[in-house]
Amino acid sequence: MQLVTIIVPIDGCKLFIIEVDTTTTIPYPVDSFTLNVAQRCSFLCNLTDLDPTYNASRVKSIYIRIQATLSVYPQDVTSFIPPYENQCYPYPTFYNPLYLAFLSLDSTNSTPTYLATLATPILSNVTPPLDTNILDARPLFRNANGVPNATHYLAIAVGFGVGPSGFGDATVNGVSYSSDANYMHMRDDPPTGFTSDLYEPLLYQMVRKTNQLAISSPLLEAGNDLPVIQSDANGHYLIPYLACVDIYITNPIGGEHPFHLHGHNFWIVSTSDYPEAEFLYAEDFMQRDTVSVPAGGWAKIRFVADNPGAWFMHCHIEWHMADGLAVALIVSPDQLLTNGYTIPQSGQRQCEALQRFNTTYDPVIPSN
Ligand SMILES: [Cu+2]
Repeated sequence: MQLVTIIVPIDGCKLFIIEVDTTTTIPYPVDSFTLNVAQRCSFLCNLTDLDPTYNASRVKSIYIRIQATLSVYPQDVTSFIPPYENQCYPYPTFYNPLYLAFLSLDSTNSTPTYLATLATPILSNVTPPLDTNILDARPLFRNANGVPNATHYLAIAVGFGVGPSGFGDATVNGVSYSSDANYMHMRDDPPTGFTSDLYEPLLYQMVRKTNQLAISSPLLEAGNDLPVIQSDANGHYLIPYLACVDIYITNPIGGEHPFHLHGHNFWIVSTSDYPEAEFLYAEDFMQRDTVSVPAGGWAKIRFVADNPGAWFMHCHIEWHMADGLAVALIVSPDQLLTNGYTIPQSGQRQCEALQRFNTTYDPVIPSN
């Protein structure tokens, strides 16, 4: 399970990245790579090119290191020893920020003979930014027509803090996304507009009240050349069919957030760690499905809204999402109908069953 950003090197090995988030890349060498929650990566390593130090000492296996970023831990974990066990390298203990595996160089499958604490090549020869999102990754297969120009714009401002109740409180453009099943039946169904409080997925609401969603079409706004995607102030953003949308995610407070979009892959245009990527790699941006938005920085992504439906876009750190760090992109209700989508009976029955269950076994008892 991956909880935080991790950095992965293998002692003495160059790693040739060949894939990120299912996009095949031109192989490129790194000493280590960074992954945020939900991101994936494949690599090759050629053991005949192992660093001579390891060959000279005739080691039979080497460490694969999975180093969590320390800044996300609430305490000094490097000297933290859980009360019920002793810290014991190289085997991982609870809350250990460095996890180790080993790669056997022969058939003996023996553990490394050198101490894990001695060889720590992590970060020694890697130049920031470490973000493999865009640093050197180039797509192996290029889009024949390049990357289309944006036709629309959407700004996503992340807010993060502690709410009045003492729990985490996350917002996007000032809205904390919510769909609280406990309280659904205590609210009336508004005649127009989306609600997250109904026993009905957003997708079904798109079909049932196609022309009553109470979200404006994109508008030209001061300071923007492109029409700006609008929302209903409840975290639902209406996107026209085949719009090519630049989403600019700003993250002024707190740590990194790995933003994941459902239903579409996006191009990573640039981030605050690497703003020149927009110009260096125009026509040739990498496609991923999760972008790591730097702490105190921003990321700019682009996607073509060619998949009608209601698509979640959210931070993939689960408790951040639970705190409301999410939006729903409502891609073309009209095209959804044109494509012939209808609400399946089985889905309808499932919603009704959930409603019956919750109203029968109501976990919410109003206080007097
Ligand atoms: Cu987050």
